[in-house]
Amino acid sequence: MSYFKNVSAIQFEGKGSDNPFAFKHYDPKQVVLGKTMEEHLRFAVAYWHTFNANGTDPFGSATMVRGWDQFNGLDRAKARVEANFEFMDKLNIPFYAFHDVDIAPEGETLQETNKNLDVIVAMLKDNMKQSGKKLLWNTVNMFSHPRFVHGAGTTCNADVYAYAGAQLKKGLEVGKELGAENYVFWGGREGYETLLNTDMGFELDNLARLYHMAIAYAKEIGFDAQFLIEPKPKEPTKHQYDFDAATTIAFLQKYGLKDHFKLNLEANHATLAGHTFEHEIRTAAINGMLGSLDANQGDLLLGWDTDEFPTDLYSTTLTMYEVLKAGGLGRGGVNFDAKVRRGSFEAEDLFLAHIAGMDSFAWGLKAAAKLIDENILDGIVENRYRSFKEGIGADIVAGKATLASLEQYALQNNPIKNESGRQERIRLMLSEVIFSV
Ligand code: XLS
Ligand code: NI
Ligand code: NI
Repeated sequence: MSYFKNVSAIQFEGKGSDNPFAFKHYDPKQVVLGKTMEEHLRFAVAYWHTFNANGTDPFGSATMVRGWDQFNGLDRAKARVEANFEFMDKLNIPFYAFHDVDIAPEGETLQETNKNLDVIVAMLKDNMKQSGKKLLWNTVNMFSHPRFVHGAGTTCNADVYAYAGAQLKKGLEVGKELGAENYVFWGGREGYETLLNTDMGFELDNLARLYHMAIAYAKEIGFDAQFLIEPKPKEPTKHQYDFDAATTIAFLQKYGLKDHFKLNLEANHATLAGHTFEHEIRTAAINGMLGSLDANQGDLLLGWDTDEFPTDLYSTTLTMYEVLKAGGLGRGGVNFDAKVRRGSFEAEDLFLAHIAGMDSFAWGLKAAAKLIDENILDGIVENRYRSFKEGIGADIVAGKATLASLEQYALQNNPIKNESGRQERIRLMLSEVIFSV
């Protein structure tokens, strides 16, 4: 059964095209800096936003018109699988990502839930085999069900912790079964509301224990996906423990977990933390922790995770610049953790939104490649730090300087001269590059 009858396969038609159902920038086979766009970008469809979201918000009911909603329970889950592969095929997207509860309905008991999962996982596996589509990552949702009201790995209730462990175990088995390239941990309820009732140190110790168990189990079953943690500063809890890249890296280091994880960074989470996306990517990259990207954008006028499709070219350009400079995404990819607005309720909007995101990233990739090719920013940065290339600067870098040698130098170096950083000029150069590709 077709769920997107009105849409045929989306083709690259180039900049001159006025067909909304075509790519203007994303040309999968176009080579950019030695790799095809497809290889650089590794796009993924987020199951939850595409096949589960129905447009409800705190003030209103569902708006989305979705063919699979004519079914219920397992039948609807099966319909979503069909829709997913039709969608990926028509959009030419190679990867997808899901939470356990996105693909199969939860049963009354853990046994029943796992049985539902087995049915759908078998169906996904078949479809993957036939289509060649791959799983960028899977994860388990340990935040929606009421049992997780006080957290999962950081709950105050050992029974809930045990349930979380069981759910995680199944998640790892599902990932292995489907050959997931990565496995994501986003600590939905791992955080707290008030210290008045919270043992923060204990909760973090327990979270680390759960991660150690996950590493051990993945090893035991031979699941070799890259583990990723996805930082977010707030929402749903007031203080999410994995606040941002830096906080998460410190946590991993403290608990001896750093070598087993990388980060899955999300644009809207970065802005909620008061950072740019590129700041988060750079922080990960300089620590060898860049794993994968959840591509979306927030609304800077609103203080929550609006998960909009990424269309801001400055952001996609600087994102891809960071990715290229870091040597690429490796096993990671660009997962559209983004949802169509409540008013964009037609099934076609799912295509238009993904095309917007894919073209914006392809455009950003081309601009970033030009920045690198023409040595535009590197040249500026290199020149800015040139005082560390010789004399006292070179001594500092070589580890030869002491406070006494610095003093000796400073005493005879008066007055000190600084130079302008020329930000405004550089920003205009960036605009020129973006609109030239
Ligand atoms: C929520 C997160 C979530 C993760 C996967 O804000 O972005 O969707 O990506 O659990
Ligand atoms: Ni995300
Ligand atoms: Ni998010």
